Formats: sequence, C-alpha cells, structure tokens
Amino acid sequence: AVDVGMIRFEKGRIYTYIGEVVVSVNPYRAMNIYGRDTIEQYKGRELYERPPHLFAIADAAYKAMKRRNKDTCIVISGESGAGKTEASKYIMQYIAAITNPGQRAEVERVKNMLLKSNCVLEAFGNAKTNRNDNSSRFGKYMDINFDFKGDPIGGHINNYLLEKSRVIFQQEGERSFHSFYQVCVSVYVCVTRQTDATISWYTDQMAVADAMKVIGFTADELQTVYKVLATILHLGNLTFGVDGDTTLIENSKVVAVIGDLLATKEENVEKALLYRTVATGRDVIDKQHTAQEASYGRDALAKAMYERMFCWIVGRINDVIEVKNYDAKVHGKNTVIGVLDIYGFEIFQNNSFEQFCINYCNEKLQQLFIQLVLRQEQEEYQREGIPWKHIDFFNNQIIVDLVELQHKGIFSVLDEACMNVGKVTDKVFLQGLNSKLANHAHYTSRKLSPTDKSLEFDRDFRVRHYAGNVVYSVVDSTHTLMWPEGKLKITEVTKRPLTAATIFKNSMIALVENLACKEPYYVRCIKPNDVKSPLLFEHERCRHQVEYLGLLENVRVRRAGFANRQEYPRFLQRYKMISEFTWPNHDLPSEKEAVKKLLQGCGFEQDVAYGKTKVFIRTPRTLFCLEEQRTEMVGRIVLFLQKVWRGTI
Ligand code: AD9
Ligand code: MG
Repeated sequence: AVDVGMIRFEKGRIYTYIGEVVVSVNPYRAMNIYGRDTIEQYKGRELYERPPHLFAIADAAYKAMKRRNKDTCIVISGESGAGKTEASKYIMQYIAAITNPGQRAEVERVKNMLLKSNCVLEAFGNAKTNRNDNSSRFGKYMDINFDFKGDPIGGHINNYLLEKSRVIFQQEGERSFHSFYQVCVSVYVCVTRQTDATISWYTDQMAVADAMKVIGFTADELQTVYKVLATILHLGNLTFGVDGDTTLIENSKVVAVIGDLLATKEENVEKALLYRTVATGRDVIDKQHTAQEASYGRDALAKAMYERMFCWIVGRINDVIEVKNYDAKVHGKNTVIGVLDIYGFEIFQNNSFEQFCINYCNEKLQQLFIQLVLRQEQEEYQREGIPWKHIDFFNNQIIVDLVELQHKGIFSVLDEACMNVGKVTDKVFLQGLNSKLANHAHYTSRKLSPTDKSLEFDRDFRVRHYAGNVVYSVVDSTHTLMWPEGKLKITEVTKRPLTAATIFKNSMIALVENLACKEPYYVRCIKPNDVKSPLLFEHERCRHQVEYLGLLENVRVRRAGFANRQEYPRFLQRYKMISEFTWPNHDLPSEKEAVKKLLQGCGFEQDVAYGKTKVFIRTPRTLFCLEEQRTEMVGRIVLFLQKVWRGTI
C-alpha cells in the first residue's frame, strides 16, 4: 500500500481510494486540480466514474444528503501538517460551487459567510508551529444545513479545546496565534506608514477585519477584540517583585495601560493580579499572592481572556450563520453535512494535558471508524448470511476506557484530584493512577516498570495508544485545570465547577454521538515528510501513518468484501427497466428472485452475492455497467413517452 502511495505521489496523484475512504497525501505544492473545470467533472458523478478526488467524496456526501435525505458527515483526520484544513476548505468550496443554481440572494449570503468564517477562525485559532506554518490549534466541527432543494441555508460551528497555553509560551521556532502579529503589524504600519517588510501580516489583517465586518462584527466589537489582544500582550510584560512582606508589580506603567485598555481603574487591575479572594466560613477575605503565584495568575488570566474571546468570536459567527425560522412544513426536511477538521495524534518531547486530550480525541474517532467502517462491514455480512472470513483488527475500545471510564479512568482520577486542589499534589495524582491502573495493559509508570529509564519517578506515565506510545508528564495537572465556567459567585465556592477534563470528555462523547448518527465519509490525510518538501516521500514515516490510521485493515476488509450493497426493493426500483424480466413488472415470487433473474440476464452473476435482504456487488465496474444501461434505457423511455404524448405513435 505504501509503495503504491509513493508511485502515485510522484506522479502528482495525491488522492487514492480505499472503498469510499479517500487517502490524501500532502503535495506541498500548488496543484491545478481544484478549479472550475475540475468541479464540473465531478459534479453529480458517481464515486468511481472519475479519478480519485476530494470532490468526489464531497459530491457523494452531498448526493446522499440530497437524494436520500440523509445527514452525512465528512471526517478528516491525520497528523499535524497532513492537509486536513486545506481539505476541509476545498470541500466547502466545492459544495458552495455546486449549489444554488438559481442564484438566490439569501443562499449566496449564507455561502459567503460560511467561507469567510474560515479566514477569521484561522487568524485567531491558527499559529506557526514546527510542523506546520498554519497549524490549527483547535478542533473544528462545522455543520452546513441544507433546504429541500439542496442549497445551504446556514451552519453551525463547534470548536474544541483551543491550545491556549500558546498565548504565554511557545516552543523554540514556534509562534503565538496569528492574530497577535497581525494586530501588531497593523499598529506598526499605521504609525510608520511602512508596509514593505511586514506586508503579509498587514494584508492578512486587512482580510480578517474585512471578513469580520462582512460577518457582522461591529466597529465597536472589532475595537474590543484589538483591545483584548493588546491587553494580553501587555500582561506578558508585567513582572512581579517583593518588598518585605509585600508583593508588588515592578512596572506600574504597564498596569496603567492595561487599566486603560480594559476601561477600569489601575487599582482594580493591581488588586486582581496581586490578591485572591478566599471564602473562610462566612467571611470573604483578600489574600495576597506571592510573586510566583501572581505570575501564575497573570498567565492564567491571559490564557483565559484569549480563550473566552475565541469562543465569543465563534459564538458571534454562529449567531449569524445559524438557520433561523426554518419551517419544515414549508421547506421540507432540513438536512446536514458535517465537516470535522480536528487535531491529529501528537507525540512531542514533552506531553502534557493538552496532548493527552488530543490523543484521547483521536482514540474516540478511531473507535468510531472501527465501529462504522470495519466492524459494521463484517457484521453486516454475517447478518446477511454472506460467507465471510473474519479479519482481525486491533480494537482500541480498551484505551478509550482507560481514559474515560467512570471511577477507574484517567479522567476520573484527575477529577478527584482536582476536587482537592491544595491537598492533592501532582505526585498524589500519579499515585492514584498507579494504584487504579496497575494492571492495565496500556498504562505504565516508573513505579510499575522500575527498570524503564525513559520514565521519570513522580512525574511521568505512559499510555500505549493505538498510534504509538506517549509519555505524559503530570506536572501542573492538578492546578491549571480548574477553570470555572460562567460567572461564579465567590460565596458559592463550595459548588464545584466542572473540570477542564470533564468538559472536554463530555464534548468528545457528544461529538462522537453526533457523528455516529450520520452517514460518514472519511478523508485520511498523510504527511509525506517533515520538511514540507513536494519531492520527498519518506517511506517509513508514511508506513507508520498508514498503520495507525487503520488503513491496512481497511484495505483488507474492502478486498475481501463488496464495493456496494443495496436492499432488493431499492435495487429493483432503480434497475428494473434494464431487464425484460422485470420491466415494467415481474412475476417472480419475491423481489430477491427478481433481482437474481435481472442480474443473471445481464451476465453479472459472478460478481454478486445474495444476502437475506440485500444484494452485494463486488466490483464497482458492475455498478457502472448497471448505471450506464439504466441511463440509456431511461433516455429511450423518455423518448418513447414524448412520442406518445405528441401523438406520433
Ligand atoms: V494541523 O493539524 O492544523 O497542524 P493540517 O490542518 O492537517 O495541520 P494543513 O491543511 O494546514 O494541515 O496543511 C499544511 C500545509 O500543507 C498547507 O499550509 C499547505 O502549504 C500544504 N498543503 C496541504 N494540502 C495541500 C493541497 N491539497 N495542495 C497544496 C497543500 N498544498
Ligand atoms: Mg489544520
């Protein structure tokens, strides 16, 4: 499979199918395959009629939605830099291009908003990393809603776990979110009237501001966004010191600037940064931070402000794109295509809570993939009584359980630790994991494997993920995670807010439930090398990705199986006109018998199998032949009817 991939990559054929899964290899160069002419080639075609392409899968999802009234989703996965976000944008562009033939103004407005939202979200949610110059630092699921005509009438965006730590810290060679550079350069350009050196950030900023205005952000709201960005930048300049017993801010001029930006008094800013409010019994008192605590607080504030602003921006976009006043009686069923562009599996030098969440998310999606594509396929053959050789694949449910199981899972242990912050330290948290998970095949730590020097005592644990081993550090796990949602009154401190871990877990469970009730289409993105080269296909690297994306099992299941299956009545309905035995009616005892007779008559007997309720077709060619014959017959019938109508027969 990997060799074939290499040959295709070298020829510039970046897309390949496994069944209905599109495998895409990042070409790292501009490809002339997304233009109007290509769109026309794929529009309304069946999957196998044209060379593999993203557009074909987009079209298949669209057709299923439009013809069969199904909600569908397109799940795009792969590691950082593999091309997920680019793929999701091409898919949206394709859908925009093939819809609204009647050029209805309202539909055009919606399409424009949906496309413009990408630019805004990328400015605030993407950053340069060592793996990708435009890396999405959040997960994104977007629903596009369609009316009965198949035209987009709205949408909704869900965002998942923004990597907010980037606001205060970036690895060597990486950057913070694009938005900060854009706003800084804009100020610089305004002040100096110099545009040359920094032109790209400046034009980006103009484009983002323009997109925000189109979406409906007011001038005031834009100002607020800039002020928040500026506040965060200034917070980063604050330093703390001590004078005797007193903690103080060393650069008070910065405090004045922040006060100005937030339209509050300097002393409020100071108090917020230097004190925390604690409830003791009935009293509420202010307790002074140490300099160390104050700088933690400053960072937490910066991160929280950025995250909340990001969520607010997503919310504002949703306000505008969400379907309003949809009346099913008038418009018919409102169907949906969901597009998921979510972070791929990550293994860094130093992995913490965020990587843990990201990798858990990938376990969940892999589990869904297994259930939908692999297991369902096998189970269907069994149910239908089609002879089937069982194919083994690794079922990662055990790892999903390791993370999310009530009382026993890693998240549960973490939640418990967070309930007792102060008393429970990171070290105690790790001990908790060790005692609960000592016998778990996918969990270990230095205490459980004393000879393993790659694990540090009291700091690390290792999870054997389906995609590989990852060592996580527990340092800071127990205090950076509790961020109360919503407004919390200080006197109600005993009411515990949900922890970040629980919020994330719940959002993942909801996501998977939502995907599971839709008809899924998969795009699996592969990153050919680590140096962004259009020429290099690193064999071993690709082999690893093919393996952990479950593609080998996928190929095996497909090879052993059937490309297409249809229930007898549906099949008969579609193809009955191509056989004298079934057109216009058949006199056979059942629809199954009729389908048999039809296929025998056409000479396709060798390529099909008959299940209890469905006919299974092994190769796509047979399906094309059937389609071709159908199209021809439909043409003839129409001609015939026209003649009858005109009275010439
Ligand atoms: V991350 O998990 O958000 O860090 P992605 O989203 O998988 O990652 P992205 O789509 O951003 O990767 O692609 C990375 C870069 O590869 C892009 O900025 C392009 O320069 C390049 N790329 C990806 N897909 C294509 C393509 N179809 N044609 C040309 C591409 N270049
Ligand atoms: Mg991305």
